[in-house]
Amino acid sequence: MNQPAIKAQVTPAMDSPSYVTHAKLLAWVAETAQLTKPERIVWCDGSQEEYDRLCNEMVAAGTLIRLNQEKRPGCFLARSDPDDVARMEDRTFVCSKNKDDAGPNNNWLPPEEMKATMRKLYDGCMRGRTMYVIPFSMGPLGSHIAHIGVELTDSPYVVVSMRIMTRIGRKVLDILGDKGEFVPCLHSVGMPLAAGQNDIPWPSNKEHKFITHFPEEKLIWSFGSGYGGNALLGKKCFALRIASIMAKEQGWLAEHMLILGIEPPGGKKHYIAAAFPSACGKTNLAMLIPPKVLEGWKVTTIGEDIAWIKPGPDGRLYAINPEYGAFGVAPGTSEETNANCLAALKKNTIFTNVAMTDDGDVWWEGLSKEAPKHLTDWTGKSWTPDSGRLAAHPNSRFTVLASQIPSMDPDWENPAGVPISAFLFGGRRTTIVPLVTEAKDWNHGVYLAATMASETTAAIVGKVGVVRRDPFAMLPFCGYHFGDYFKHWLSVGAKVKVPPKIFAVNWFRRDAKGKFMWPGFGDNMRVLKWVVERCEGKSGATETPIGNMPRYEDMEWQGMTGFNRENFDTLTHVDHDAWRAELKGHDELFEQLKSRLPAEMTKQRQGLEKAL
Ligand code: SAT
Ligand code: MN
Repeated sequence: MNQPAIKAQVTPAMDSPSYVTHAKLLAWVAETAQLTKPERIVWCDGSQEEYDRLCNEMVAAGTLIRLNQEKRPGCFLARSDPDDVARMEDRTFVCSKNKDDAGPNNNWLPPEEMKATMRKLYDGCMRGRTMYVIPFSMGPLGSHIAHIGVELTDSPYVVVSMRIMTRIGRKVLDILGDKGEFVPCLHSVGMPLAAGQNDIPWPSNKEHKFITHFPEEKLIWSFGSGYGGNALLGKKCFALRIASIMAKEQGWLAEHMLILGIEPPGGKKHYIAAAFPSACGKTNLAMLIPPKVLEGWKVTTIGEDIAWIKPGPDGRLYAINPEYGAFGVAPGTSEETNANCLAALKKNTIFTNVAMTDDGDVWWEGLSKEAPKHLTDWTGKSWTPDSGRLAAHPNSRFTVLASQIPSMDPDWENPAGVPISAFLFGGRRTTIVPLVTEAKDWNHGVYLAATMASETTAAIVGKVGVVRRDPFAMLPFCGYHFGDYFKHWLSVGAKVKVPPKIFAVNWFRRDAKGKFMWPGFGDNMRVLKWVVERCEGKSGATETPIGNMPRYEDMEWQGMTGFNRENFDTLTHVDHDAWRAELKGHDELFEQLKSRLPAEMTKQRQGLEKAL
């Protein structure tokens, strides 16, 4: 068989630009190239020229479609392989030396076994392709809360996406110097090209997919998928799984949380961090536009998916958004649900798996009440409203620079972070869990967050709508044993002088007819207002067995039509029998985590049972 010409057989280190002086980085790149055998190596400088060149190349290759440049200047559409559309939790592994350290919340294999398997897959996997070296910073360049990673990938789609989602290029290497620490992230789509073999628009590996983390080495290896969190390794792999381990070791928090700012009329600004599982509206909440009656309240965005939080010198917790852009769910995003986001998507956006209109614009379910008469669906097929199938994939996404979002807070790139007044934890629960509950204290809040559950969404491959425990919305993202994670949260609360207040929320409760009982979106501002007022000691509440709740008169109801005191009572009702049954779910979780569950969790659970 004809071997392709492998130019990179020359020592890759020789090909590296002269400004790269980091010996460990050079050695790792050389070693990886020897294994994966790319045709060439490109060190990404992060420039606009580089971005434009890669986009042009991908348009020529059919990976990107240039959208109507009058309607969507600088925008592209990518259609993934129909089998490569979301994170795959069953292919995600945390390979700590000791199985117990990964916990029952992670898939595990011995690191050497996993490495042997993956080394075989990586051997020659970049033949015929370019290996890109992407130095990236999670967090503002040089912030003491930020950390650096380097991703090696054979996907130009990953390069351009990483340039939107993180700060990449030469400026990162300048900070890294010749000895700085970085997290090595290796990614391949897993489809080498033989000599003369034509590429396809969305290469991936149909047979083998692995998203793997090696905690002791702080190392990430991903193979076989080009989609989202499987491939943009700065996001879930680094900023959550590996960072959660670093955070435990170093005394900080890496969380699946949006961060927003709220400024009451004439009052002091507060920052709130809120955890929700994937595709439960974090992006919408982070960019919330208050209803008319609360127009005086200003809401600003720091981040919409991930928060890195460190104790500050004044005894408060300070948070940064480690990302530089948003990789958000498109369906459901509209002028009504998130006008800030729609404004951001007008230019320079990469859409993936949305539908395309006949004039080269984008569309997805929920963008307009009525669907266009004709579309090209996410798989490239002709579509009409009576096709009986979705036009956009339910996990279709937009990738957009945060700086394009009109609601970004002036301090969103402040290297010192912003002080957090409150944490919110919310799942997607059809029943039982009330609109909002305030924890009695930090440890009670940790219990509320630890026992939260949620229905699964299209963000993960598998069954949608299954209720599962998703502690802290971190089930797919905590890089170590949940028992140790709860212990870490308890210890952070004990250490900081001014711990934020903790609240549990549920926007998704439905009535007997299956209708949502709470309008959500802008009206969530009514809950946030109560939260802020509680932080300031200004608003009242009533004690219930599960925590403190607002009374009807504690919240602002003006301008809310079709919602009365009776609706409020149903929405905040604590059904003792249902809660006792819910406790069984808590027990099941704790049983799994038993070997490392802090005694405080069992104590909280007994307290709750007694109160019920
Ligand atoms: O695909 S991602 O993991 O980046 C998105 C998500 O699940 O929240
Ligand atoms: Mn997420």
